Amino acid sequence: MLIKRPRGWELPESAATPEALVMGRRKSLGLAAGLLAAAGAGPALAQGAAPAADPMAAARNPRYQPGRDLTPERDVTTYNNYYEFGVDDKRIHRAAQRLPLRPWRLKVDGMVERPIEFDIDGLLRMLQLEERVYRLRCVEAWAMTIPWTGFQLSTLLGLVNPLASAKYVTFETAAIPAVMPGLRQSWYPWPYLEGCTIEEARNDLSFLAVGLYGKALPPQNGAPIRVLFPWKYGFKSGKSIVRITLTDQRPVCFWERLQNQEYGFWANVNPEVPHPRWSQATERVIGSNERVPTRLFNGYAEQVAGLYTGLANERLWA
Ligand SMILES: Nc1nc2c(c(=O)[nH]1)N[C@H]1C(S)=C(S)[C@@H](COP(=O)(O)O)O[C@H]1N2
Ligand SMILES: [Mo]
Repeated sequence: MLIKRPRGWELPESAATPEALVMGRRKSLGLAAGLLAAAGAGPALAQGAAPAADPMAAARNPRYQPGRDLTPERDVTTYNNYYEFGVDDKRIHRAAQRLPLRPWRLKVDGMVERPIEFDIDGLLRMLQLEERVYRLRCVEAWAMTIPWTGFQLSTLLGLVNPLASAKYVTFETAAIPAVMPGLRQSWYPWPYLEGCTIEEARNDLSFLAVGLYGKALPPQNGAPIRVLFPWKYGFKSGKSIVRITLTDQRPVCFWERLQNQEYGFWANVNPEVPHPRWSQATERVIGSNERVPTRLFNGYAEQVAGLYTGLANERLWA
């Protein structure tokens, strides 16, 4: 059963059109058909959806200026962190080539009006993609600057209509023992699960990436779809997502479960709050290897600082 609540599709077309996507009637007809196709309802229904020639050839959004040079593509795709495929940064890209990328289903469920299980290609045909250059800051004090192709997380939320009771969003990533040697390390709390508040998820910066450098995302960077919270340490940005769940319970995430003292739920970048074992004051820029100062919220304070007012008792920086 691919569509959990098929009755949703019997709604009049106007009611079924996701509010997040404001568009004319013709386009909304296409979108409704696209939603059905994306949910796996069959090729006959896909005709209204306009297949883009190359969805990854998306225009760069000029609103997001990283303020530093792009990291060379080669470094982005060969220096990785992806524990399911091992712990050696430089070898992960080879191991990850075994990840089967199709078919790929993305389930969005929990406290939503309309749970949907998307087929990734159907989803991509339906959405307008854009390119954004974001800074990425790993908690281990290295940094990159990457042109990602994708769409805002808020657009996806608009397709499922979260209930008012939903307070958190969790991201569960793929766990495929046959191709992921890391899963044999049973002390890790697989599957890799990360999460955020619904306000964070709705922030314009929260992004679902399906490409980088104008090409489909390589497996080692989280193909076919990964989330990005550029103002948080990189471990919050889960790769190869299979399920997004809206909930009223704050999740205990992968790294928090493993080592609560060092890695928390919020994990916002802050140069003044050291990790228990190292300073976060500077970061190593992958590619040039130069050390530069770390910036508060990784340079995105203007867009996100407002999310954290009234949370003084929370460990916002770990
Ligand atoms: N599923 C999964 N997602 C993950 C990780 C992981 O080990 N498994 N590592 C995280 C960490 S610690 C970082 S820094 C970023 C690295 O992303 P990149 O390899 O694309 O630079 O992915 C994050 N997402
Ligand atoms: Mo990281």
